[in-house]
Amino acid sequence: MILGGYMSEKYVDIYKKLDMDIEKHSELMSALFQLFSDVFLTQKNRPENIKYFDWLMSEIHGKRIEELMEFKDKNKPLVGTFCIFIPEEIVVASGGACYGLCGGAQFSIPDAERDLPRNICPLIKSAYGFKVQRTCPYTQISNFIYGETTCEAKKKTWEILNDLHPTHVMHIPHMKGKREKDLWREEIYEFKNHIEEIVGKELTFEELKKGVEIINKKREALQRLDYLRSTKPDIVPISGLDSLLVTQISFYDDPERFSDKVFELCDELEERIDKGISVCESDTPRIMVIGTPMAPPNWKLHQVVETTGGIVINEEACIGHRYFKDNIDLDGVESVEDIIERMLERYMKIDCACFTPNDERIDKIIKMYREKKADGIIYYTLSFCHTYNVESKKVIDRLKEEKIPVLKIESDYSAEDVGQIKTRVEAFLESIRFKKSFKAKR
Ligand code: BJ8
Repeated sequence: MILGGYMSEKYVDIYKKLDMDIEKHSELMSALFQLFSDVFLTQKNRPENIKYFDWLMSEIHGKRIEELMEFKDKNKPLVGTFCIFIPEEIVVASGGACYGLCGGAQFSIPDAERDLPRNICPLIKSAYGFKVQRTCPYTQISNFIYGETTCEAKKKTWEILNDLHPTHVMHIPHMKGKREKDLWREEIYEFKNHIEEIVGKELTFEELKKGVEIINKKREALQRLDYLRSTKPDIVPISGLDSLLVTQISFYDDPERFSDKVFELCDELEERIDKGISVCESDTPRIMVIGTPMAPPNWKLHQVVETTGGIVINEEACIGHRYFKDNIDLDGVESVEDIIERMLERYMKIDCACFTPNDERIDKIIKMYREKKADGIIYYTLSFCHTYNVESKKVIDRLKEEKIPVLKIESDYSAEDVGQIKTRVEAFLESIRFKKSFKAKR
């Protein structure tokens, strides 16, 4: 069991400087490490290079926070976000760090529910609860939090959160026409201005280009991992849980170090494929998970699927393919304005359910399903996420038309529904297995 050194003196000193509730934080971390150990370290036949990501997870509130303190001491921007619409390239260009604050834990929700309604999405309540509890060093260390207007619950929460921590809001339009594009461009410039205020200077063309190159490389690394885990119909060289872990860590780690480590992992996965090393039997049902993001430590669905005889080969989610699918094209850029325009084009390709219409998402899901030779899809939505929940009707109707097996799961962060989800997933995998064996006999 890896425990990390989160209670070592030097880290406790940092937590004190960040005005954290040390006792409560320690309670959170022991629960987190126990869960991590139960879910991840019990898996068999893991790639050797996954150890770096285990280590990073063990140091998520240790070494990584120590590194961010060094940024803080040098007056580099530290920005916490809740959405992949916030252009991290600009923060990286300024020499700062950008990381995700979405909450994936039940631990902080009761504290959040003192201020927020119970019937809103757990991702928001969990993150807000961490601020109330003062148990998340990433929140505490941020110069500011950057929220957005993607859903009703989020945009109203930012008003309340702003009373506890400086919070800006990026206006993300919900359609993709010319008017919306103009507004979105202004929002990106405003974000750049906020970052420049911290560093006290305008970002140069070279700095911005470098920031984009660093994040492009991170996305390329994740694209390669996504390809390798699903390219062979009979060999899966890494579990869905471990792939999810890598993607989750991409929201916290130093982006350059992270990319190098993912490339090393991918080299090993290529070797495993060549040698025929798979984490599951060749006839294991291959499942694509689509829908709302899974912030750590939300590993519930993957764990259920992979301990019930299936394997997750892809996540069509913001902690997954939607995050890394598109790079910023730097070809021929000559000015800061050119880079911002390309950035805008790239960010406008994100097919979040907050857009209407959003048919491109459905076409993409079907294309991915065929390319990855998946056997079925689980449409995963967090409870009370209206956008993904309502959009599931159109998506599932199309999947049925295409004769693609699909199961919808709506869940929160509590452990109460695990048994029920397991029963439904078991039945789903069984029906896939039956169809597969029937096809094989024909
Ligand atoms: S681009 S999916 S990260 S908004 S918070 S919408 S789950 S009710 S997270 Fe998201 Fe950006 Fe879209 Fe991706 Fe629903 Fe919860 Fe709202 Fe959520």
